Amino acid sequence: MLSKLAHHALEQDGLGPIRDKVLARERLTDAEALRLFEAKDLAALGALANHVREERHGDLTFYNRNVHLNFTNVCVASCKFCSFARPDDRAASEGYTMSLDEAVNHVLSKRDLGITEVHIVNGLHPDLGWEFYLEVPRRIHAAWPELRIKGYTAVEIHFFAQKFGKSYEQVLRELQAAGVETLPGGGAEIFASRVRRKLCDDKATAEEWLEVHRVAHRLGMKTNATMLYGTIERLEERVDHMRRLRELQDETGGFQVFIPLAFHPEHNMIGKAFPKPTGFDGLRTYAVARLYLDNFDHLKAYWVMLGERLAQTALSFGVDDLDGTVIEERIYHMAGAKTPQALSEGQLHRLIRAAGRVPAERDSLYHVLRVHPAPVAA
Ligand code: V47
Repeated sequence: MLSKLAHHALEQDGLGPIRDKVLARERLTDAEALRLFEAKDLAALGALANHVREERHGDLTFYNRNVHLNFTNVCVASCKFCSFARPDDRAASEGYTMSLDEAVNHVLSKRDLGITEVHIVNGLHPDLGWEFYLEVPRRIHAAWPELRIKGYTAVEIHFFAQKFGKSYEQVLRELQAAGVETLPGGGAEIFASRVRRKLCDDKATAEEWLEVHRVAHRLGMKTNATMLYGTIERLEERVDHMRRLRELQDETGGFQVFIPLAFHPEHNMIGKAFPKPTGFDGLRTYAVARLYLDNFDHLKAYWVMLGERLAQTALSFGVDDLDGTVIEERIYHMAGAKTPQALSEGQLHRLIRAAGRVPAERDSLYHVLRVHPAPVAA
C-alpha cells in the first residue's frame, strides 16, 4: 500500500494525477512518463513503483542460477559504447574465439554448480559458419537436457539471417530445434534512429530488432528486452524506446522482462565523453519503467553492471529480479565493471533478505523453483 507520506509527497511534486492513474491501474501516456523522469522526490516516485511491484509480486524477488557463454568477441559491428568487441582473432588485439569443444566444455564444466540456464551472447564474427552456431546449443542440450538455453540476441539473429541467406523464422526454427528456448534482450540499445545513427549504425535497426522478437514470439519463444541508457539519448528517447516495447508486448505478450542497462564508460570510444550514469538516474529509470511498462511482468536490475548495492536498493524502486549468479561474465567486466565475476546463491539471498524481500529461485521462464523464506532464528 502507498503510504500517506508518499501520497502527499507525490502531490507536492505535482504528480497527484499520475499517482491516481497508477492507483486506478490506468495506462500512463508518454508525456506522463516523461513527467515522472523529472520527479524531484525520488523516494516518493520509488514508493509508487514499489506499490505496483508489490501488487504484482509481493515481496518475492527472483533470481536464477546461470552461467554466461561469450564464445567470441570478434565483431564486424562498431558500436561506440562497446568495450567487448574486437576486430579480429589476434591475441595482440585481445580478440578470441573458442573452439566448439571449448565453448561446450565451458558450460558442461559447470555441471556440479546447480545451474539451470546458460546465457549466450557473442560478437558478430565474420567467418564462423552457421553449423557452429547450431552445434554449440545442440551439443550442450544433448549432454545436459535440463539446462535451459537462452541464446543469441536479436542483433545476432539478424546477422545470421543476412549472412546465411535465411529468414528470421528459418534461423529461429533451426535454433529452437538445436535447443535454444529463449532469447536474451541485448542489442536493443536505444531505438531512436538519431541515437542509432551515431552509436551503432552498422547492425540491426530498431525495426529489425523488434521484428526478430515479433517472429520469436509467434514461434512460441519468450524473450527479454534491454535499454542501454546514459549516453547521448534524451529522456524522450528513453520513453520512445519503452513505448515501442509496450506496443509489441500488447501485440504478442512474448516479453518476460525489461532490463535497463547503465552505460559503462571504460575502454570504449565514448567513455571519455559520458561518465557512468548516476545512482539517482538508475533508480528513477527503474521506477519509470515499472510504472510505464504496465504489460511487463518483470523488471530486472542486472547487478553485474549496477553493482550489488544499487541493485539491492532498486528492489525498493520497482525491481523484482536480480538476474542470477552470472558465472564468468565478460561484456561488462571488459567495460570496467568492478563487481565480482559471480555471486553465490547465499550472497544473493543476503542482498534480497537485507532489503526485506523473499528470495525466489526461478527458471528461464519465471516458474518459481524454490522460495527461500528467512531461516527461523533458533
Ligand atoms: O547489447 C555493451 C550492452 C548488451 C556496454 O536478457 C553495454 O537477461 C553498458 O544482452 N555499457 C549485452 N552496456 C548484454 C545483454 C544482457 C545482459 C544481461 C541480461 C540480459 C538478459 C541480457 O550489453 C549489449 C549492449 O546493450 N553493452 N557494452 C557498455 N559499455
